[in-house]
Amino acid sequence: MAAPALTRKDFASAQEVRWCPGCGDYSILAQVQKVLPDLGIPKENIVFISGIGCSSRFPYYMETYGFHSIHGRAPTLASGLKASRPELSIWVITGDGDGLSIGGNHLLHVMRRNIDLTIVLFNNQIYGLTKGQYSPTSEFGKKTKTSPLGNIDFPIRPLSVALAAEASFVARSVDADVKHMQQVLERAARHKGTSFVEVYQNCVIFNDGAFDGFATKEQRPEHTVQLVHGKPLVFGAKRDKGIRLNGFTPEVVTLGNGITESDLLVHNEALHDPTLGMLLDRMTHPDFPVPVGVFRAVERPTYEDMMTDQIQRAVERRGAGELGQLFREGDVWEVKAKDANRVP
Ligand SMILES: Cc1ncc(C[n+]2csc(CCOP(=O)(O)OP(=O)(O)O)c2C)c(N)n1
Ligand code: SF4
Repeated sequence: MAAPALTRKDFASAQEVRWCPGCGDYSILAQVQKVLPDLGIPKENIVFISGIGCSSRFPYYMETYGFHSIHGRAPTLASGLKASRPELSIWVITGDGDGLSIGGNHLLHVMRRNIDLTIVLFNNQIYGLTKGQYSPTSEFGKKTKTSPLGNIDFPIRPLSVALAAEASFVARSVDADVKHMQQVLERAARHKGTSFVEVYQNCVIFNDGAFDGFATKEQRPEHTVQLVHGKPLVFGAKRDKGIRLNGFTPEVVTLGNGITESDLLVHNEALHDPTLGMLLDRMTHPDFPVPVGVFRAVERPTYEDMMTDQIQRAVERRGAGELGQLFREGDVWEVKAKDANRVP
């Protein structure tokens, strides 16, 4: 008998959700819970792994397996788990501080290896859990508890980092646009290889309104541009603006007076060369609309497939091997008690 289809409720745990009322984390949680039933994966094959931060409380709220691990190390645990249990669907939940500060190094290596994980980075441009210190994505000049005279660090662009590390699926969404987030998350989860999704997430307590200039329902049409594979970059409430390339430099143009859609940059998420994605990521609000959607979706061999294949070929050639034997062979010697005390 076929198992009954799962619903969103099946993925909600009995834990009391401990985020501040109005936090953008609720929306991300709800969209993930909504998307999971459509993927048709049994609950016992799904794992959420997080680091430390408000966002990293996520696994408690999912009725799946999960680890709330240590600061910045979710990609590390997830890598090990995926290598040993490739059949699992593994999600990494991280924040801009957790993923890009203490965990930056770990994030880089998981992406370059193309381990089949879905990484969701909640970007609120602040440290929420530790009460409002600036993070690697906080804007230049931002006054926070740890930058009272203004932040003099230049912010990291998370998607450019992901593209440079060759993550095979790279996308962005915003907490307030639930339909868009669902589509992006579903595509990310179905992608084989490392999927990296940045979600702009409002921290109502320590960085409220950070994305209001473009992320609210009212601002979105004029201040975001949806990336659609094969389509020109058109935006605006009247769909009368677009992005044109002037050499390697993008520029905003108004359609009409001789400028048509055929003059605009056409999005191509399937390019292996990450240059176009980076160019899009450099379009910064308010000079440009913020690009949302899938920047890159390409196929690359995954680490776990290559590892399994390599092990299989080695076993075929040399036999299954035995760990005890491995320890005893090669340049080995025995330290005897009397040798250990010997004065040279
Ligand atoms: C080794 C270590 N260093 C520092 C901390 C303190 N710490 C906890 S969460 C955090 C940053 C959280 O920020 P972010 O990842 O942006 O998550 P948010 O709370 O905003 O969701 C820091 C620095 C820690 N828990 N462990
Ligand atoms: S401090 Fe900010 S990020 Fe943390 S739960 Fe509250 S609103 Fe959300």
